[in-house]
Amino acid sequence: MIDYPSYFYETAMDTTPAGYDTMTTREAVVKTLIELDAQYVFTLPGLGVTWMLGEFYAHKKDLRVVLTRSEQVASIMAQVVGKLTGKPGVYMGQGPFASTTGAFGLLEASFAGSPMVVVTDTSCYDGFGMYGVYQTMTGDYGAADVRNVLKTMAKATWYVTEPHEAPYALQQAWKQATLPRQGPTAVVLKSSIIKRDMTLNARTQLYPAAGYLDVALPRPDADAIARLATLLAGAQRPVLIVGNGMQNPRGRAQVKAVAERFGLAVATSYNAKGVVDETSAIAVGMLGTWGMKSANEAVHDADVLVAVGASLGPDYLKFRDPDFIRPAEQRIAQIDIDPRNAGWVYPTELSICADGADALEALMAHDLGSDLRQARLDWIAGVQARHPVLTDTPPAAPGMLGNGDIIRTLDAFLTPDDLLTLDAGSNRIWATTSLKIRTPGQLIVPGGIGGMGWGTPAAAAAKLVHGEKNVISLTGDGGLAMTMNVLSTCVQENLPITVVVANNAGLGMVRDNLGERRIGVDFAPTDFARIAQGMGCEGVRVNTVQDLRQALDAARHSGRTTVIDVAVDPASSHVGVSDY
Ligand SMILES: Cc1ncc(C[n+]2csc(CCOP(=O)(O)OP(=O)(O)O)c2C)c(N)n1
Ligand SMILES: [Mg+2]
Repeated sequence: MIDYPSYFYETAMDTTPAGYDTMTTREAVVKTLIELDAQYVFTLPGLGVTWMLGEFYAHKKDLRVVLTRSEQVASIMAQVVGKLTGKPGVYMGQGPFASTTGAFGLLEASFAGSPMVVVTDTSCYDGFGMYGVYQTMTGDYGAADVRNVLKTMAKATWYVTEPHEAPYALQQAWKQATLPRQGPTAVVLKSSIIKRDMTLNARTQLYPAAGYLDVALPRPDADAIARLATLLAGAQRPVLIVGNGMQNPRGRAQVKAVAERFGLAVATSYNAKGVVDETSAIAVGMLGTWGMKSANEAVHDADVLVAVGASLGPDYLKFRDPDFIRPAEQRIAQIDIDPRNAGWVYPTELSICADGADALEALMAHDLGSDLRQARLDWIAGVQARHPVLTDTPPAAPGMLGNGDIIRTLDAFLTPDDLLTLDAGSNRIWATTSLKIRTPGQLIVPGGIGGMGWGTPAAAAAKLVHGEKNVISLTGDGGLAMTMNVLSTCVQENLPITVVVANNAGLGMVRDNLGERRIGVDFAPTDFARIAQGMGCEGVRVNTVQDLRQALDAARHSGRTTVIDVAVDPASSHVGVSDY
């Protein structure tokens, strides 16, 4: 028996069916979101969404509507709320824009597996849905098709053409966004029903969300865990390849516990960078071309590789370079909640379908080679010692900093009270290759599409979720220009963050790869400090490492959104720092 305190139950079970015609679609949408315990709705409204706003007003104590300046920023913020909390972030926008401008956050959520629910409409005008009136997204002749656009990115979509379908669609969308592998789902409301009342129909009774959401996931198979334990117990140089599935509090704790107890090396994917303290005795860092040489060496030299919550995707495993991971010589096992990921890219001798944290907890009941622990730790220490980071970063031109200077300054500045988001470009490659994260969970990255402009809205969302933290966005000038309107949202919503913009007046990463044939990569100079001031933020331009450090300190204590515009030498390249 479920405790049914819901308004739906009362409505559905009422002997007098009067309740049915007193609830409109928009009321049901808002009440269902509250029932689902959605805390924020990120939006830039239009048409059908505008018709729902009054209802959100009536419930503004229970559900915070965050107005952004673009659908792109709204969708990124919803995705990051999902990523950080494990519960769907809600993104609401008008059909044609929700599915285009706002596709950015949806795609990121899809590739990075972040739970997110999109609420949108067909943007059709009463009775004219089939005539392709401008903005219309019904999919009828002459119109575009919002549902089909969303289907290319969302795990599942629902098309709501009757009022009572709205709450059920939302409940299902919420559930499917949350089930592994998590991702975005979408509810498309036919605009014309948004203001309409529910009608009584005995076959469409409404039940509360609780009855749909409580799903027990499969536990790890005990025999398979025992086999994995045997495999690990005999390993001289075992490496855990840890992925996105472990980038949550319980996952991080389990990885640390098992690796420390048995001396297992922890190498991570990009999404899992910083899942354990990267300076600790078990950590070899992030894998791949844009990762750390120590991680790549450890995986190369390992005799046993166990992927945990990691797809073993080519992007962080050197695109299946035959001299890197060698299935004929190394023993490979994989644990993934999604059976489709097991043995996807690399063949494995053992694949376990389970949540990684559950599997590691079960493994802890076995002896994974205690007698070999010290020898394993000595091997890891040797790997670490061979690959120090931030040792000889190239000097920058006078009055400017190199990307390495920014990373060194952040390395000295970051404390457990800070969160750091990354964006795209050469500034990011410097961070992933050279910044060792000491506080697990501190680093928040765009691990899906890795699009420019993600990092600063991500920082704003991180501040919303973790108001107690000092949140820093490290971004390029190209990236910041794409979504800097979020600075205004930070002021409006009281989300003070620090933005460090590595301003090298161009698309550094692309420019670095062009050499002499330089075209399409240089921007006119932009003063982000003054732009920030114009949006009601603090803005400061820095030309030295000392000034950067000072500005970071000042921002931490100012309680205001601060943009630190760092003059970066355009010659400061990522080439050479990554592990090509
Ligand atoms: C939205 C988007 N468009 C294009 C790209 C391809 N891309 C990756 S990095 C990069 C350059 C980024 O420039 P900037 O943000 O200034 O960072 P920098 O490399 O200069 O540090 C480009 C164009 C991308 N990742 N995202
Ligand atoms: Mg740049």
